[in-house]
Amino acid sequence: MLATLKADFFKQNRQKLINLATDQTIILIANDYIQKSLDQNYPFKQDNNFWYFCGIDIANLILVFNKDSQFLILPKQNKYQQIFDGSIPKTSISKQSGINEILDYDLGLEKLKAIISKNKKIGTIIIPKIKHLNRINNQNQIRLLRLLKRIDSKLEINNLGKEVAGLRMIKSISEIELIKEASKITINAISKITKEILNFERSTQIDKALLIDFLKNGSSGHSFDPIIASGKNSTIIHFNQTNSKILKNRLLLLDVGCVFNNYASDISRTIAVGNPSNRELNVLNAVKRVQEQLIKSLKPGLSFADLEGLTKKLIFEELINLKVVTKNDFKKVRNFYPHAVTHSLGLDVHDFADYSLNLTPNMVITIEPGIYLQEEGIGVRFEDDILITNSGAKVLK
Ligand SMILES: [Mn+2]
Repeated sequence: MLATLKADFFKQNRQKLINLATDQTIILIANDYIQKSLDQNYPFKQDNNFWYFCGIDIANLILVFNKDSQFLILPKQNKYQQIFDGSIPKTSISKQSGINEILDYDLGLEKLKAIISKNKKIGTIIIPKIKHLNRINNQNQIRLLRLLKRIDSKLEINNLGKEVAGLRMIKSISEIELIKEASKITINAISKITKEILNFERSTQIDKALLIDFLKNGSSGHSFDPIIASGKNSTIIHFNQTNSKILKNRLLLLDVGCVFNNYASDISRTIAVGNPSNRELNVLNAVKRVQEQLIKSLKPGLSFADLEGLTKKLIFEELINLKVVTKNDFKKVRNFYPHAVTHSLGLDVHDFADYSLNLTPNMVITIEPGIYLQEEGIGVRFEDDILITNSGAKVLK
């Protein structure tokens, strides 16, 4: 029987954060609904930082905890919302989160105001906007900061983002089991597809076949829009055009993952569809060798920067062998390998992380080297989900 995360896990997480911010009252806010059209919302997805500290999948809750008290504030619900959406089940929230006090909005806000009037030190999570990517600001922190400002404009607001990232990077035994199951389901689904790869004509067919297999095995679905890139499409790192053609006698790059009990996997395989050229197979084997060597090099204490440095060195050597670059061309590596070799993995596919920390036992990361030869239309990536252990690393599968 696989572990599901129970109240103890969330209690421990809250206690760990309290220990890192003993003088503060920590306030976190749940995600809101996002409108899809008129009276339709997108399926609700909880904010993972919020979930990590209480395990509740309900919109618009506010979680408050410090060394003296812990409570959840429910959103305001009018009588129509109660009739159409059902009233919010306090007992099950209490049982799942391990928090005894579940307060209606007005009462909860009174309690929060009373705490704030005695101690103006607040801890929350503020995530900076990623400037170079087309991502929006975190709406939750905007809502929370507005609410706090209305209560008291002179609060001392501390960003506990670094502390929370550090906690989330180190996985509990149960979390590791869940990620391992997600990885196993994904790897098995990909191998089934691989065996009958010549039957697929369009990427959508592969997407759906993977999804069906994920659901059959207890997953709730894809952990991100899968990348299914045939031939030259594989040189586009985040290729996401749906229903593209699967070419025969070329390589096919699959970068997919599933969600199992809220935890994500992220696996990449590059597979031969029929008989690709020797050149394509040489690039494929080069990346495989790099991935094997990288996994062997993993051990506690290694920095993420050194891991990236080693990746560039290994890829450079393979690029020389492939006659893509010459010995004096080291700075050209980024032209053929433009992404990062790793990221933390957990509730988020690219998990909330602090990459200034060194590798530590019970971190779960990906190792995903790639080589992309745009002019030749060849792109190869291999990716596995890896547990850092006391002595080295273990591939989760
Ligand atoms: Mn990845």
